[in-house]
Amino acid sequence: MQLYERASTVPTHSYQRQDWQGGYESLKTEYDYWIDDIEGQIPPELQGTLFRNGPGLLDVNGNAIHHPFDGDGMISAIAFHNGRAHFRNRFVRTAAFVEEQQAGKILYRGVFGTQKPGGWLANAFDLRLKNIANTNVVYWGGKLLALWEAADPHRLDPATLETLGKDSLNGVLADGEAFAAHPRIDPRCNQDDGAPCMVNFSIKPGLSSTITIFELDPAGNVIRQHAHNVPGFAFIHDFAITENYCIFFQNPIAFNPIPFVFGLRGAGECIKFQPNQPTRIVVIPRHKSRQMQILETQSGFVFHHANAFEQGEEIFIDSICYESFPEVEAGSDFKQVDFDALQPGQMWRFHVNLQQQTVLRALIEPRCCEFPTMHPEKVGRPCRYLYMGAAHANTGNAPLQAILKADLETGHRQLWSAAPRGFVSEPIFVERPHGEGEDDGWILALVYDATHHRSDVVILDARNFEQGAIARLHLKHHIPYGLHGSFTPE
Ligand code: 3ON
Ligand code: FE
Repeated sequence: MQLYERASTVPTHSYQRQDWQGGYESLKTEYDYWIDDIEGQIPPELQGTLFRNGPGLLDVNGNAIHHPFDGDGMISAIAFHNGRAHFRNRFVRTAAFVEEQQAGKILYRGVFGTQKPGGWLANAFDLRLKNIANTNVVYWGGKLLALWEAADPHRLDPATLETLGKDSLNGVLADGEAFAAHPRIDPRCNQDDGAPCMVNFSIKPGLSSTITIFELDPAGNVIRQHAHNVPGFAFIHDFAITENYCIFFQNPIAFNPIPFVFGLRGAGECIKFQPNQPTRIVVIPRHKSRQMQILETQSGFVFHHANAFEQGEEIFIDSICYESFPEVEAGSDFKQVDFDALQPGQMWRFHVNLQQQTVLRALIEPRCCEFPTMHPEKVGRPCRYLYMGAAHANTGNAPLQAILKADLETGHRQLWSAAPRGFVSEPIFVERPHGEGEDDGWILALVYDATHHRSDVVILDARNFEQGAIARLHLKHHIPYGLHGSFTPE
């Protein structure tokens, strides 16, 4: 009797947690080889390099870190050349990485709860930030930059991935000054006669917080920079741009630094979600002459935005929202997470009217999803197709095992799934040279394959997911689940 009852309430999963956990093992070796184990064919027109960043080490000499966001940044580069592909990975030699590897132990606290050995007494009053350079990697202005939102970028050699040192953006950033990990590239900037420009920001949190906007020309020079104060503490990971605005979601959180100061928790574990407070939408004009506006919408937590665009005095923003901030328990093991106990991230469309000061929102994708992406030419403009990592099942919360293509015009969806033993990372859209249409190109993604404990570089035809992958490039090893990356055509 009891067995029957249990069977009807236990949900069936498209994955096993133990399989998922395998993707959170450290990768300690740095490789350099031509990929020769390939299913299918690499399209010969696909030329350029896919750069990925993410935590490469989940332990320091056997001592586990507390949260993957605390892991040292490791860059992978997959270079496509005449139908062949070359793989290379290198750790970013941040000062703290080099010190800890030499010492063979954890010497710095992490924002997400990693502590030095020795209990709270050994950690109290150590308020230094370890710049781990683990969140994104972009090639802009002739420089390859590894980004981490709470400090300055590290510059790497794009061919060898050797760390060249920290980069001040030609003297603009002071030592240690923040530069976010989510730059957006405006493909045709209306202040620069249609030339592309890279827009990014920094947050200085406090009782009131400062948001600074940076715009860089194609040579890598900061050509516009302006700072704005917003009331309250701000933890803002990503933003969206339109032709004339930068849009930030200030999540409703309270920050109590006492447990951090006394060595009990990481700074990121001192964030408390405020379900009864609204989310604030901060709209900052990219032209200095116009005024910042702050609007309110329902409470929720946003890490990532897909895109935004303007229509007259209205702005539309597509964002992945959580019902609350997934707080990390100080004593818990992230690998033991109960996916079913958490709320999924879902895609919402926000409709902001700047004249009437109103915000409406609508759920546009109920499936659990993260890491939204799109055609680079559509950034800040209306776009028809979004691509994102997604759960295999259409309801509930689960690890990302599939890639979803959403047609926002017709509502049609296509899903490519790596379940039951595959786990996906952020997809990247690469346009086909001289392509026709917004989905004429490829989706590139790293997929962790638990069957072989290795990762594959998967290439999909963005127009047609349902025919299966065009190519699966089997690496000789796994790559720990990463965060963000970019593609640089040759
Ligand atoms: O103390 C303040 C609060 C705070 C949290 C100030 C601060 C600037 C020191 C700070 C630091 C924030 C940092 C360093 C944030 C870093 C975030 C990061 C490395 C990654 C975020 C990833 C987000 C998502 C949604 C990842 C999803 C991953 C999956 C679905 C699984 O693969
Ligand atoms: Fe991110």
